[in-house]
Amino acid sequence: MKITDAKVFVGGPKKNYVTLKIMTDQGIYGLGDATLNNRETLPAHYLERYLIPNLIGKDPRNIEDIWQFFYRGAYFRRGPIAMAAYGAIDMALWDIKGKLANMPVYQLLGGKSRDGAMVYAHATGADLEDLMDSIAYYVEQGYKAVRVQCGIPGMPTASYAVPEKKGDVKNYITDYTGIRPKQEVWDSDRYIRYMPGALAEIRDRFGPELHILHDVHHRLLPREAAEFGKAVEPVRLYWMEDPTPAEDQDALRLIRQHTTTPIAIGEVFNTIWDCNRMIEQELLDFIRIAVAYCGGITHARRIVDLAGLHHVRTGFHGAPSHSPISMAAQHHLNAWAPNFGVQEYLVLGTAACDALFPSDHRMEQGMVHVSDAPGLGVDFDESEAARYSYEPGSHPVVRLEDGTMWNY
Ligand code: CS2
Ligand code: MG
Repeated sequence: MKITDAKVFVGGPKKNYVTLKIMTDQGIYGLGDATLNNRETLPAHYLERYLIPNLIGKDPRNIEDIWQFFYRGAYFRRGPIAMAAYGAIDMALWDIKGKLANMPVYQLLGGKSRDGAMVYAHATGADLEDLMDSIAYYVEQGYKAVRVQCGIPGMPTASYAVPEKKGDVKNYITDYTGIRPKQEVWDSDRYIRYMPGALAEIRDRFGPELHILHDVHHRLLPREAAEFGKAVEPVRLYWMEDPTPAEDQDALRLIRQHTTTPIAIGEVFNTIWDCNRMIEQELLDFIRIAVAYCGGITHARRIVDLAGLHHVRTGFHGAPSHSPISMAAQHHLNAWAPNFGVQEYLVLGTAACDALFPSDHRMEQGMVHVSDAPGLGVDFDESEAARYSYEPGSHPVVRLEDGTMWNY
């Protein structure tokens, strides 16, 4: 069996999805997602100029060898651009493998460990009252887990994933059109003084059952994160996400020593080498990698297995920047993984997105039920794709009030 061709498509409704389609001499094709949020043209270029020419003629069934060829063959390894490009190839090859075997990918991974995989929605509000309404909306939809982000009184601008005005809570997208980013102003002290009380009020309002997640989004120093984690212990969060910038694997040790609040981290990681120490030293509770950012199913599975040896559960990233293709790949991993935790679920769920990516994965009452179609269980409509093209976009940058650059 041979790969005969491959094409890259950039564009989609509201997001610059980077879709890879790999064709074979047996008429079977596979789909992959290389959407690196706000830098989409880079993995697309890497695929077109360097990877696809080397794919032609290879046997698509040799998933591992192709992964190793690109990873070891690059010499300059790792990094989000390369790993997103390899990830798309890997997803597409697993899609082809499943179609050949006439099995959904989760069967090739080892079968189901559960019927439904719990997902979490994003509730947000310009202020606490707004946020409460947003949480109530998702609870009424049947979600058992909700991430909560709130405007902070006195903060000079809206913060991460918080709408600028009340009521605009259902469809916020943190990216803005145009390549020049908007600027947010951040003050950790205001946040640390306010947010624990807001989270306590949310717990009081919605009771002990609701899984409440909160994304600190890299904004605190390790000591501040330890203080914050301690302050929110009575709330019993499902997780406190990205408490500090994720590169410093050892920073979590300080936080761990001071608080039992669960830690989730990993959406910016792109290989096992970004997180192996923190997993082996059990400094986190949930690993937040994204299949699209970390080299596809083949590499994500290695990280999931290492995490499973150390009581670390999965919490795959699932922001709107991931197309239904990599979300489908994650649904298969979520069905299989013995150490599954929760899946972030922010697919656009619009008619336009569904038309571009037909799929029969189902989300009901806060649980995703994986497709039983052969392969990834998602398709790609090229005629729909022709309606879209790349539109430069960027999420904001963040400065402190004195102008110091900070972490978005
Ligand atoms: C966020 C991401 O979903 C999350 O947990 O951290 O949406 C993040 O803000 C974006 O992916 C950045 O591009
Ligand atoms: Mg996050």
